[in-house]
Amino acid sequence: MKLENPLAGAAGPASVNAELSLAEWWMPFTSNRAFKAAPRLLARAEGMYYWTPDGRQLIDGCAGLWCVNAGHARKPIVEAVQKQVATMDFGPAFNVGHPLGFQAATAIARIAPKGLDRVFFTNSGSESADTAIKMALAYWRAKGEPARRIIIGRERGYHGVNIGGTMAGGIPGNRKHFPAMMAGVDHIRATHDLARNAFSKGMPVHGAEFADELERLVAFHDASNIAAVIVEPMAGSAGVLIPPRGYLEKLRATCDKHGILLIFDEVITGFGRLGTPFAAQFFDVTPDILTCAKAINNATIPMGAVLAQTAIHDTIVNAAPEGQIEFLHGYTYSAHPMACAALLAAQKLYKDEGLFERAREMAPYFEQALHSLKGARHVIDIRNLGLVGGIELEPRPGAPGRRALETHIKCFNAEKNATLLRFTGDILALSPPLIIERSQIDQIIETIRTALERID
Ligand code: PXG
Repeated sequence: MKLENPLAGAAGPASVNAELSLAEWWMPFTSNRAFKAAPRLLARAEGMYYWTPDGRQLIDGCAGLWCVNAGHARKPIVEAVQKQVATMDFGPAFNVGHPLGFQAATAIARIAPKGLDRVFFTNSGSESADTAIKMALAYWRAKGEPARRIIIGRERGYHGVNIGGTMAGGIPGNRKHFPAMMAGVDHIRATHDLARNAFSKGMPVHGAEFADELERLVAFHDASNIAAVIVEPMAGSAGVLIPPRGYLEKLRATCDKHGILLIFDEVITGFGRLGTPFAAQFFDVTPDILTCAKAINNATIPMGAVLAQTAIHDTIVNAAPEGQIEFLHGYTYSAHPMACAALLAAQKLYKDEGLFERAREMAPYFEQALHSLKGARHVIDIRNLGLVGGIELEPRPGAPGRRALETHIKCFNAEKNATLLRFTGDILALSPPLIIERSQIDQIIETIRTALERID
């Protein structure tokens, strides 16, 4: 396809001006045929906005993919990365280190829930999930209970796309091609309960008892065979599923009772999404291992991390003979210097601008605006927590998922206040940058309302 370049002469490298062939890039989690028949392209981003190659402005309603929490192209982060690439582009982390890696780990440990002060760097949320699972298994082996190998996930859970995360995840479509890898896992049921909890504001009242399922699985498998439970404290990508009141406390208590490790996947909830550094602090439930990624460095350079309780780190490290590698795991790009430089700048920016507190203060306004869509066409539920919103649409008979897709496209192409949204199935998801203003919240809601009126 031929793309004009209306940004020619504009600042930044965002121009798209060549003949662009869409065939070769096999796009991730995308309907490649549908997309390539009607592409939606982004070329530039700043603050709360994206621009398409033909210069149309879109409000970013989902912080990229739940990750650009401070807004786009923020100057301190841009400058830190520019400086780092010219100073030391890459530095290995296997038996050689660099100060940035240590500074980055310290910066994360400083804001982490209590005790989670050992930080292992990865490059994505998927790698963080698999690292956490390997860490849990290594822990039990080091502790002399190697039979503890079963991982318990949750239906509708999402822990990325690597083998461990796919296996522990609970989205059927993501798992169905890989049955041979699925040994050694089991799942508790999802917390979603539309019949009792529709249009709840914040945490729903009903459903703490869904955590009792863990007792059933413990009785079934025996605790001596179970290594860990992994859940998202608030499930994002499967459609914004908010934990019922008391649910996470129950999971924690059952894990404690049976000596099972609790892993929180905070890839979406980490770094202010709920108004606290991590969801663990929002819910006041502390896991043994915590995974994160995305907003760790405002998504500027791919990066993730796994935070472990000191005792887990010490058990693994002290079990190895002196001088030997204790945890045979790591990535070429673990603690990549540019990712670390972006991390330090992003974390400083979050702090200097009080962005986590800002999210907390903006949450009630966001809640009220979101729930004003109750009664809008097709809407059967609205859910929210912090700066996360989910709008569930009644599926069109015989065409599940179409309404949300069409709403997404209508919002993208809207003449006024065009907005980038996420959707999964028939659920629209909102997770704006934490710098969002009230007026921009209003604009997004009106764009969605208009789009819903215009689709069948
Ligand atoms: N865990 C959770 C809880 C996630 O949400 C991952 C792991 C995997 O992270 P990586 O960095 O490997 O993609 C995620 C990713 C969406 C959406 O809009 C959500 C994710 C990714 C892409 C889109 O729902 N979450």
